[in-house]
Amino acid sequence: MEDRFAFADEATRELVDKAKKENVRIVWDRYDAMQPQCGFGELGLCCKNCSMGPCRIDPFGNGPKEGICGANVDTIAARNIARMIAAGASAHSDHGRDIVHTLLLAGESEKSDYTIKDEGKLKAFAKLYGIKTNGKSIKEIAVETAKAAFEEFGRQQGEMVMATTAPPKRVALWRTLGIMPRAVDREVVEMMHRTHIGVDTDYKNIMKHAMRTALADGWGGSMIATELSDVLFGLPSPLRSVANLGIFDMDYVNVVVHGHEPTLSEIIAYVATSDEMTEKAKKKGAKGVNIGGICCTANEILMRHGIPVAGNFLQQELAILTGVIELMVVDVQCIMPGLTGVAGCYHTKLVTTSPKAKFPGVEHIEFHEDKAVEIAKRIIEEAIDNFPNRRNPEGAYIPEHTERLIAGFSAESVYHFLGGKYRATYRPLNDAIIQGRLRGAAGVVGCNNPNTEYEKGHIEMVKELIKNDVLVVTTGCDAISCAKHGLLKPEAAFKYAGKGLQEICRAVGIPPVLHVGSCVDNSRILRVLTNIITEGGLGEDISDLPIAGAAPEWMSEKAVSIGMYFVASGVYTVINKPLPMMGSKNLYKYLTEEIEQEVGGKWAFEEDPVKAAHMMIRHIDKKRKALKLKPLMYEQALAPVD
Ligand code: SF4
Ligand code: MSK
Repeated sequence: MEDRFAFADEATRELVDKAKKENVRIVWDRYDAMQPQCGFGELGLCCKNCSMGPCRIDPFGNGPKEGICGANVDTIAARNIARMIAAGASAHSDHGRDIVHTLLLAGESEKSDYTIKDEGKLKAFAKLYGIKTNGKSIKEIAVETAKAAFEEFGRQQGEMVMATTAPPKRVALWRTLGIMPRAVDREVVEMMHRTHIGVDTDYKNIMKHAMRTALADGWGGSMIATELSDVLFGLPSPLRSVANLGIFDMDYVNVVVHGHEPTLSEIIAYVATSDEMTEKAKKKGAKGVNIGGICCTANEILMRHGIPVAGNFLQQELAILTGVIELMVVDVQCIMPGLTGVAGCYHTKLVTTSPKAKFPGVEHIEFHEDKAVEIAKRIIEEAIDNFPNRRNPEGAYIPEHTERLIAGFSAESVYHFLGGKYRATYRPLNDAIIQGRLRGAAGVVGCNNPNTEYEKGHIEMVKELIKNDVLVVTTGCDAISCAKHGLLKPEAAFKYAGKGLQEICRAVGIPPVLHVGSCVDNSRILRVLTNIITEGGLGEDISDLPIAGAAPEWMSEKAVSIGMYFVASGVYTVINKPLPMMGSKNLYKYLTEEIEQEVGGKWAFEEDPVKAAHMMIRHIDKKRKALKLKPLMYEQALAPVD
């Protein structure tokens, strides 16, 4: 690997150096080997939707300006992005479908290892679907609710019930525009159909359905995943924990849970700390079993149990590089195939568990919800048995870096920590914005990407926002970056935040950056925005609010779906690397300008995280001005717009 990569995180740099010394090939090496990357792909000018192609449009020279079928650059770029959104929406929503399946089992089976942890939330969910709960057992309600939730995936006509919970003005707009989602599968299938050769050619019409598909994700599949995970595993509430690769312990059996779905990791977390497993570990010479999470699985078990976070997307191979990981168990999404090669250099066992995600040559222990504890025990026992097999223990290295954090915030907890125990309300949050103590709020979310300095984008953007009295809510790998850099501690407010945000953090004891969960939990942010509108005084629609969104190091198709459902919900959304469409001037103009006239939100691209933060702050100021809010209470690092 060349030394041109920079790392804002010391633990990461140390293990990247170890990889170099031990000649282990990791993601940054593969990124290097891939340079220069395909310019056609980057600009969105390549199509392989049929076998007359692949076709490439020449953006500058005298080469082809249309594909063999006659598709122009706008059609090709729009179709590519639309398919990314269909894939991203599918990933989130299939996760949601699995949670519904777990709820059904919890209701139907007498022997299910899952119980209903939040009966109140289940009843509220059931009510939304018109299910009567009086006189019914909680198991009966669970079954009926699960069946109703399944309809959100496969309904052929009508509207997604969950999407009707958006602010009324927004729902009316979606209906007028014809983008109110009907069902997850319905929209994804139609997206794939429209982008088949010879169907939809109009780039704006393709994007219109892309918005509908993304909305089926954010206000459907993802929101159902979040709500029902809370029902099954409990509503998160603020708790303390630690993050970074230093959470591993030389003397313990170290198990990494990685992926996205909480169904297995919840049970693993519970089984691993049992007396039975501790005793077994001791017999093998270890002090017990230590669990650490990577990616959004980490966020799920952090949010509800305070299980330490080992790291985010680009740290998955580095965890194994420590040489002390007995077993890494994975389910779905963001799991690098490269893990196989890295695990092969150490004693680490890699175990896949989802029938949807197997790796050649890797042990597969299929997870079934009806045998959850039994399977979790088998996995932990394999890890324990592997403890004596550490190769070259002297060469093992755990970076001495961890950081304290507070996580576990939700749309519901905002009612309590700001409104107080006895008067649950969003009023203080709305008033803080109206009176100018808070300038506004921003959602900063998303992945890591080796195409940029690791974590610099997340950290610099978030610091710039809080310095300017913008409260930040975060999810996914951004949340893990914020945790590792100390931004999820209440003290961070006094070090980095503006005076107004500091006052709020001091009064209620919260950090200036609120961790609200995993990728699917971006739906919590939609819920917070809806609650702010319902509380009143800040407009009637999400697009009226002084807020903005960002993904400063995005990489996945899920991130594109998330970005699109925020834009279609009325949110100004800034990402670093442009969507792969810069070869289409028309599509660029549409997504970064014209779409705002239709839905009130739009995309923006800016690689410099501080400049991107300023773009978000300018947007927030524009919205404050339109709402005729009071001047900002304190002098700001970035002067407000006149
Ligand atoms: Fe080429 Fe058209 Fe086929 Fe795409 S759909 S590969 S542009 S011929
Ligand atoms: S894990 S989608 S790298 S946030 Fe949700 Fe992180 Fe992005 Fe995967």
